[in-house]
Amino acid sequence: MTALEGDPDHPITRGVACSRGRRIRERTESPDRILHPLKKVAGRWQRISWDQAIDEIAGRIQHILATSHHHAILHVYDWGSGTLLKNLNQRFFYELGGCSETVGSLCWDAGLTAQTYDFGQARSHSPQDLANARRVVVWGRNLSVTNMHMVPFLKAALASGAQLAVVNPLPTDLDGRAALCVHPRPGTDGALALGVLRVCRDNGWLETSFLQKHSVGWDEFAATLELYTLEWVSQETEVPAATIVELARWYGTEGPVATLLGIGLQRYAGGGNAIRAIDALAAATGQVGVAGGGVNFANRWMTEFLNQAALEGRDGADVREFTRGGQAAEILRADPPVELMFITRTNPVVQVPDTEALVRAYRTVPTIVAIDQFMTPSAELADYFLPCTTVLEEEDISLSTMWHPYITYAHRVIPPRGEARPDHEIFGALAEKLGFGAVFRRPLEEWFELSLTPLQPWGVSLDRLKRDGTVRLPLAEVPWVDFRFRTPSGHYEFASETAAKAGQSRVPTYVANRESRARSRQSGADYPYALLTIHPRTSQNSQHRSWPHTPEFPTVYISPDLAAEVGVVDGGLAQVRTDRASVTARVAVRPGGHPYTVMLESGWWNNGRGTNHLTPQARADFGVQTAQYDCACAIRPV
Ligand SMILES: Nc1nc2c(c(=O)[nH]1)N[C@H]1C(S)=C(S)[C@@H](COP(=O)(O)OP(=O)(O)OC[C@H]3O[C@@H](n4cnc5c(=O)[nH]c(N)nc54)[C@H](O)[C@@H]3O)O[C@H]1N2
Ligand SMILES: Nc1nc2c(c(=O)[nH]1)N[C@H]1C(S)=C(S)[C@@H](COP(=O)(O)OP(=O)(O)OC[C@H]3O[C@@H](n4cnc5c(=O)[nH]c(N)nc54)[C@H](O)[C@@H]3O)O[C@H]1N2
Ligand SMILES: [Mo]
Repeated sequence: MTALEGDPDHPITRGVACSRGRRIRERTESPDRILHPLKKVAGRWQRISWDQAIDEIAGRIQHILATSHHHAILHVYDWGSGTLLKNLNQRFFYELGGCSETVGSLCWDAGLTAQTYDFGQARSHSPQDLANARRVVVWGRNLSVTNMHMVPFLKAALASGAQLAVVNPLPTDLDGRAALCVHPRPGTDGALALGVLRVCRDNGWLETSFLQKHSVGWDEFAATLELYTLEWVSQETEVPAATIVELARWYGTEGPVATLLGIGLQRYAGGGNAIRAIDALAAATGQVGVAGGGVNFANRWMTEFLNQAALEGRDGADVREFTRGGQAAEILRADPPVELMFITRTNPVVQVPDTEALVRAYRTVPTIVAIDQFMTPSAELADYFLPCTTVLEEEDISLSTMWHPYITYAHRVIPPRGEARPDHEIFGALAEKLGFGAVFRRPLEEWFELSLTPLQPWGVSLDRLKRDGTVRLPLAEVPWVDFRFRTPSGHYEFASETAAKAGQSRVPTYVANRESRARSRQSGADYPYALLTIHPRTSQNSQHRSWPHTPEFPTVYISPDLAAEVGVVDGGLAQVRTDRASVTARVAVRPGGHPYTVMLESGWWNNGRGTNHLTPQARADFGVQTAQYDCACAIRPV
């Protein structure tokens, strides 16, 4: 390959490749990539042929189907590659009659569920619409790190006079540009938003026409705001009362206000309710359904324009569900027990909370097959390693429902290295042995066309997508302009019957952290600080820590106040300890932010240790979502 650059004609990236994009090449060409099938024999990896690998694994499947049940086969997967054809991975297991598989999310399900209660669906404004905002609130989103292609849209809005507020316990790159910085104690955003909304209500800063015409449940919800006095909210969030009032002024007095919500703030015991509280704040102050406004968390609207279910083919399959966060315990108590496990597009040993418990469970599985490009810590536990291609070596269509509304045709730019194969070819070869090879022999064009069928009325064909490279899905720039919401009532729901039926509070409420508590610092508890294990700056989750090379120590970021309190210095070593494990890390002292919040990036692995050794296996309130940021820690010098 000669060069990898951003596409100057792409409406979002506009010629700039992010560091993760640029490193796809590095990953593809890496000398550490595994390029041949491997089998573990007497504890050591040996190279084997594809024929042998496929024969033996298909043989295991046949044996299990004959002597046990398809539920004894577990597919552990996630969206480490989010292209369309990857849905065929699931299809293979459904074609067996069924399987066990992981569901739920380590990522964003509490927030998606929250917005489903409120709006009926999580929808985002087009990035271009940010130009219409007078005020932008970046609330728990690490924009310059995890969403750098949004930054030019923000800068343009600021250049034409918009103002920026940042709500984040940690200092962020954007703080210097912000007119207002709010540093709440982690996990208290629900209380903050409800307190801010109460101030808005008490000052008459509400959009009454929206409340009357387009919403239900306001009075029921508003009555609960009595609980959230300025004094109590300030104490709970550790945000000064004047700052809370200032944030209320932002939402209540001059719009439109665009809220860019991150995903981090819903990985708490009360994470789903926190998103509902912020939705309610924006809705009640008139920021919903207007250009330059919105509560932008995700863009699930896109899923309606792509028929991914046709590729997955789940209809009729008998699936036993394990949760991504709780799989360790679920594997240990499974009946029938798991006899064969496949790991595809995920690195659970590094990314799933409570690593120790997960590894213990995986060690009880008789046969594990890992499909990956690298020998990750998860693949290390396997019995077979099957090497797959990277996105540069396969044809596919890429999409993400996280924010912008574009899909891209990803041409194959180089032939596969070594003996690597696309996932669908690996499953195709297994299917041939098992007697349903025809399913996977379909030309790729047919799968693409099938999934693009919902776009036919808009004249978007496979040919056009291939020719243009990128196509904008036919979503409006501004969601909910007609105020026809997707909820059962058709209105915005401050009180939700759907939430109540799921056993939740009907109205947004504040649910305190399970583990990381404010009072623990005063009470001299064992774990007095909050530990945030956020997404890494230079890697996509664990993907660009090219195994097996990692720095000697991870970096732990703390405030000057905390450094003084525990007696550690910048550049020194510290031990970060939680109820589950401890990790030695290099200290970086940074001013700004909530002083008693400790930050250690996720995604790294070092001498058999990673961030998620420290984090708890816990559920957020809504959906099936992990609460790994709700984590208390202690820190001391080494
Ligand atoms: N460089 C890079 N980019 C990525 C990824 C990556 O790994 N690396 N991963 C991708 C994926 S899978 C995802 S899901 C997205 C995630 O994108 P983000 O949502 O931006 O990522 P997070 O790192 O989870 O957290 C975002 C911010 O939330 C803040 N935060 C944590 N707890 C709280 C809280 O209680 N309240 C408030 N107000 N803020 C809080 C953190 O300090 C952090 O700055 O990024 C995507 N982009
Ligand atoms: N403590 C803590 N834990 C977290 C998070 C956090 O912020 N803090 N973030 C959470 C979030 S938001 C997410 S989304 C998850 C991510 O969790 P994972 O999806 O497990 O994370 P990745 O590191 O992206 O792992 C993807 C794996 O898929 C492989 N892969 C890439 N392309 C392909 C392909 O085409 N085929 C196959 N078979 N394999 C492929 C990669 O080499 C890599 O090993 O982690 C969650 N865990
Ligand atoms: Mo994610």
